[in-house]
Amino acid sequence: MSVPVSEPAMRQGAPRWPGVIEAYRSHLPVSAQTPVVTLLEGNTPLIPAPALSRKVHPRARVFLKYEGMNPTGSFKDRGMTLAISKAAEAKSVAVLCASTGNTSASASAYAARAGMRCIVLIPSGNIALGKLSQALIHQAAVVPVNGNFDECLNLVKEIAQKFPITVVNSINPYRIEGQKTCAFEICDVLGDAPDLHVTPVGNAGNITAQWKGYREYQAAKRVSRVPVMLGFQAKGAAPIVLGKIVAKPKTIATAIRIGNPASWKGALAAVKESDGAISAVTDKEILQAYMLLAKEEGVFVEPASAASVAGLLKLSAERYFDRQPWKSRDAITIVCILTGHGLKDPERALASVRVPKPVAPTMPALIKRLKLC
Ligand code: AN7
Repeated sequence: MSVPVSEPAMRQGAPRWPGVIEAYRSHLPVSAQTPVVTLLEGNTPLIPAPALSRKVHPRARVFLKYEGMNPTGSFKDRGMTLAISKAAEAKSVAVLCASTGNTSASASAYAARAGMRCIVLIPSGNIALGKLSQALIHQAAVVPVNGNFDECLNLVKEIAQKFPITVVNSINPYRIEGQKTCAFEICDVLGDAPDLHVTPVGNAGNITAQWKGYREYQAAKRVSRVPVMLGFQAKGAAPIVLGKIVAKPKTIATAIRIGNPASWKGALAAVKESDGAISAVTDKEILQAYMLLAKEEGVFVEPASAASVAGLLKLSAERYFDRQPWKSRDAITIVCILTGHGLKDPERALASVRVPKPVAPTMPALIKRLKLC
């Protein structure tokens, strides 16, 4: 005889998060015919950051949008649920992407769920361990290419012209549509748009999507204003800041090691229309912000994600908040997007700390090590 499984949380009627497509269906290009492929992504925490707020400005209220809490550990899942659902609706049997890691992790998970083949091109040697293991465990066809991300993306575009495979990079408009839900969630929690939205920039799809989200919420009268958009690239991979393609991008933040962003124009429009800017932060500044988040806020992110916080700290050091319009504000609400989880790149974490040597299994050895007397 089978025993019925009790589900106390559901019995008590606790509302369940349905994933971003169901949560924001009226804002997304889906219909009753769209098969929803979801891992219940979205609804990520908007964490107040008191230590960071104090460092930034006495009137700053900084929040961390912890996108590393998505099912595959990055914001990419918001766009991937839609891209894969629309690919399924179009009866596509295979999807394809170039990736610095997170797109491939997300695509391979959602493709596995949809029963589709997934092909990923990655820059050999320049993708974090966690991301590589994700793509492989989900059984994607992983092709390491002796080249950088930009070269991988060019190959992807070419393959897609010759073979009936759906590209799920952010040149696929459904990716942008899905990713705009991050802005919706921020507004829903805060009750209005923040003053400032700070985000890392690589291929520039995310800043483009977030700006679209804020604009649509404003048009729908869900918010009274839109934020100033600030994007940060790594200094050695900052084509938008330099105004020209970087042939050989370099940064320890491998996720944003991109020299020719696909959504370059979208990023420029976002910062122009919102009075914001795209700037660069050094690897040193990125790693300092990475450590600060871990040590003082208890939030573990991958290096690329710390670019937003590094940028915010840099602005504050440049006395950005002593200028107008911030000078005359009682409080400044700032949201930093933390795009990916720290566990994506365990090698970087271990390289950033002193890894302890083992001790003998005795009390004296332990007491000595911990300097308890
Ligand atoms: C953690 O996975 O481009 O500016 O191929 O993984 O929208 O590209 C990842 C990008 C920021 C930059 N933070 O976002 C890929 C890829 C993390 C990322 C970005 C990425 P976009």
